[in-house]
Amino acid sequence: MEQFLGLYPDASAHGPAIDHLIGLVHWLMLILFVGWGAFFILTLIRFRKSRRPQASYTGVTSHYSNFIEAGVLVIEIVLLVAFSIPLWSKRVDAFPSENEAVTVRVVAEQFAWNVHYPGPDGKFGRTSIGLIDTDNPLGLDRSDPDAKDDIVTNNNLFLPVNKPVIVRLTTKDVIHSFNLPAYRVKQDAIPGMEIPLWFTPTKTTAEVREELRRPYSIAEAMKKVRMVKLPAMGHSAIAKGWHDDNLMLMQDVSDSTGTIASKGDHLTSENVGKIADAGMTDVPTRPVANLDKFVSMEDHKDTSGSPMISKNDGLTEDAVTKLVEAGVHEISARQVSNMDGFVVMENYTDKSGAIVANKGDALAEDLLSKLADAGVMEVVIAPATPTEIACAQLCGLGHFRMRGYMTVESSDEFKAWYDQQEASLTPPPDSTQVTPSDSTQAGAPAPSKAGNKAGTPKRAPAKKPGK
Ligand SMILES: [Cu+2]
Repeated sequence: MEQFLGLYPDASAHGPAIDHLIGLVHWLMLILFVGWGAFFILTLIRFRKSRRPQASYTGVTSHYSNFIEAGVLVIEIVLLVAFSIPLWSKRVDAFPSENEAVTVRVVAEQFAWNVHYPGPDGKFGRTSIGLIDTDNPLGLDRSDPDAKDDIVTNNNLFLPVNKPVIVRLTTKDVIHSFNLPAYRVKQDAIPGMEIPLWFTPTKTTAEVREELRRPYSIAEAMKKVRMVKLPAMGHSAIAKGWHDDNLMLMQDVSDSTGTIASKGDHLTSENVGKIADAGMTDVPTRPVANLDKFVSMEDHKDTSGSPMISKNDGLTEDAVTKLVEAGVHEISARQVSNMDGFVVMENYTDKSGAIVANKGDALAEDLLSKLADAGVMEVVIAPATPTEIACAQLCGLGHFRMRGYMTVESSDEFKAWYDQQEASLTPPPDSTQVTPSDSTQAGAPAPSKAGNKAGTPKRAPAKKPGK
């Protein structure tokens, strides 16, 4: 049943138990669906109008339906008592000890995940609402001794494999939901509450990616190549009150005060009004192309030899304007593949043996064309970020931007990452001598640059003091 449901690869220790329960619930639902459906059709046939025009006022007298309903109830109780509750109690009660686990704080906000590691001392530093700013999204008080070695990352949760993880989850603003699909974790984040959860990753991100390998047909993508008609240059008579938002100005318009409308501006009623006020009655225009779903399959150079559009460039309005002005009427283009969230999973060479793509390369539009040119017609691909942090709560208009990345690595890789983050925090050894620039170090203002966006240290690693 689990295979049939097409569940996402499972990469945590408790995942199989959850998948098993999902499978059982689906079996029960399948049986109920078939049972109720059959009963419904049976009643339609048996009590059809032509067979029994008179309504029965006694109804059913046998107790079969009672037995069936009791049976369903018993199955549901078994599912709850024998499977769900034990599983749930293990998730919320049987926490590993902090010594054997990696503990992180995750603080959600609109629209990001902030991750807080305690550093080698194992203690989370003090945080304060008053210290929150763009460089310090957690409001971490670096003057607190416990906070000095704390690591903060944005939208990046790094974890070692095969070690229990305790996440202390909270949120700064609205309710979010911390969801790790590959690790079968989902927990609401509630403002004002710190909710702990735990799980043990049993597969690294790279291993999950390997499981998601699938073929992708370059030939199929290249079939979408076709000649695309470009809009034609024209003229529009300007009259107040008239407008056409689908037309685009093809030259700058200025009056004595300067430019009032620029090339590329649409002929909105506001712009038309301004142009009319400037005394213009006729302007060169073209229809808006709306070709941003296409990439060019050919190079075009202007008369001076500089490129107007190159192969694999998008057909932006700017590029279209240049082509239209140069008198190009149509161009060979293909629809964008939207495959840049995927990476190739093998090395690919052309016929001469030269490497076209390396394992791990993003399947961007230009790589797609390069592979096609090299005669590679099918590639093995996988998602670039198979272990994401999703927000399973519609938490605002920017909800779709709330994408975090989880990277599960071997314990050596994780330790190397942790040490590197730590090194970027520690001031150079000699800097403990009091120099003017260090005098603030023990004082109140926290070094605001300590927050690491996207897991990369903002501050350069400790340098030896030169002069
Ligand atoms: Cu959210």
